[in-house]
Amino acid sequence: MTYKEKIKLPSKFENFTENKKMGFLKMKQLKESGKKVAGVFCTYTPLELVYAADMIPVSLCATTEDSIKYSEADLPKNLCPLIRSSYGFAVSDTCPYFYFSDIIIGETTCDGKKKMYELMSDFKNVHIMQLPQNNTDPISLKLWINEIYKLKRVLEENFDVEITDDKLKKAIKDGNEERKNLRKFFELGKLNPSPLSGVTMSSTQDSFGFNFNRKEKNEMIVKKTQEIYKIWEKEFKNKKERKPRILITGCPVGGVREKILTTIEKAGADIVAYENCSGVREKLTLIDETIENPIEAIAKKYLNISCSVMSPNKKRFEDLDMLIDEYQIDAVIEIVLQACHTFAIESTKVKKFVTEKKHKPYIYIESDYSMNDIGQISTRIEAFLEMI
Ligand code: BJ8
Repeated sequence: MTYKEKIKLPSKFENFTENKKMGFLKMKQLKESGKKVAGVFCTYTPLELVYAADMIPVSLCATTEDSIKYSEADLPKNLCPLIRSSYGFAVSDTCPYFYFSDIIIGETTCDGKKKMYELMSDFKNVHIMQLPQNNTDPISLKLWINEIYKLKRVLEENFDVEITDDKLKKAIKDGNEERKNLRKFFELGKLNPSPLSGVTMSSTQDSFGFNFNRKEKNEMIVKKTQEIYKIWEKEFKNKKERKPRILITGCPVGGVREKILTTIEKAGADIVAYENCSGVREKLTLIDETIENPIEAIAKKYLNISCSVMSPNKKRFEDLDMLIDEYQIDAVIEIVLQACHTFAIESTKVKKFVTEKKHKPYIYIESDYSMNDIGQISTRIEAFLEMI
């Protein structure tokens, strides 16, 4: 079985750029019908508040090198490409999703992002949530609950809506449903041999995000998961050939998909799991629907996300432990975007955990959105895979 023989999804799903374009048109229609849009950049954004305000959330995290040139007048060169690219689109007004956003919701995650929001607030309506950086201290939860109440007030005042407990509870239910469905989609990677290319898995998940009809999106995720499972049972289940099964951890990988992820699979390995924000990180824990106060339930869930901006970040290691076992991982590849200090520093612990506790091979790759280092990266990946 080769890389090319993996299940191909309809081009509508595979061509991310095409899907993005289709999304622009859908969003334009929604705006014309009076809908309000909240632009978001991070997994910590409590989307339930946005839905309960009858608004549409859209991810503005940029993944291309083209827009970086527009950021250069305001941002330093040695900054993470995700921030530079996202800010470049925003400041040059070349992203329709940013243009359509009535408000930007940001959080004080890494230094680069939080300072970028400050600059952005000079030309856009930006609300910044103060995210505590320790998620085990009880005082952090109190602070975060307060931040979520603040966001509720901001949305109510800006858009003349009332965010009731009932609306929040409905948004929690819908959000949990979506998380469960996406988790099942990612769990296709547990099948051995894996039926789906990791590159396709990652781009498909991004594409789901450009369908703004939640019901339709959920149906699409379920249908696609079932279709792929059936194909696996029929065509893949009894195949003997096995490739090294790779887990990707670290920063979001949308901007290095072609350069790094495709290279890994072309070199003969299967990416079967993503621990990062491009994968299951946020989907692993649901919002507790039994907690009476929906704001408290939302706060607890989001504060528990295992991003490296948290110190300490115990949950990331618990998740890695579980994912390495459940997805029968042979090796871990950590991808860190250039100048992302929190993930770069935490990688020391990740390497130790993977090699000493889980006894699996590990490689660290630092890169940006350019293609300049593709030769060097291919050589390192090929050498790494030969060792397995
Ligand atoms: S929850 S991973 S989406 S912050 S890569 S901008 S951390 S310097 S993207 Fe992230 Fe939220 Fe965390 Fe997820 Fe900064 Fe690092 Fe750049 Fe990053």
